Amino acid sequence: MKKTLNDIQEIKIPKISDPDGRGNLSVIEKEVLPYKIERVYYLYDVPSDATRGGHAHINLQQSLIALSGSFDVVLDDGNERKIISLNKPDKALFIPQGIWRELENFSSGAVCLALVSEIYKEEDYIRDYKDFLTFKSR
Ligand code: T46
Repeated sequence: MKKTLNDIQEIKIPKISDPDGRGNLSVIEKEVLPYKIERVYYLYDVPSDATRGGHAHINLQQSLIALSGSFDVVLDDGNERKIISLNKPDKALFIPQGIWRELENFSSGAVCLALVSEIYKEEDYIRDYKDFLTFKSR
């Protein structure tokens, strides 16, 4: 079944606020995310005029978290587009396979954490938008 924008989820990560004013602690365990994490990477020092992403994945699922600062995620399922802004360390954006994504408008100091379902494989990437549309129409 081809994934659409309806399969994207904004997931609240459990937050433990310290009763003695020592700040917050968020934890991801068990079934917080709908897949097993196989890889973690993070984006940082991204210039405000730079775009990351600009591709889709064939099998890979991942969740993005703005650990610090903010950025926008443009999501496209081949039919429609939407933009979700991330700016909270206790919110994860789950992106299933088969969704085109572009990350832009990084604030100063923004850190994007990615929790990923697969090890890195270049063959899993669709980096050309026309190829993506062909993939979605099959
Ligand atoms: C995604 C967005 C949000 C590796 O060697 N290992 C890795 O785990 C990754 C993620 C990348 N790389 C290499 C591949 C390229 O030579 O690092 C270089 C930059 O990768 P890329 O151009 O794919 O980076 P982004 O920020 O455009 O895309 C990344 C992820 O690749 C992608 O899955 O959804 O962040």
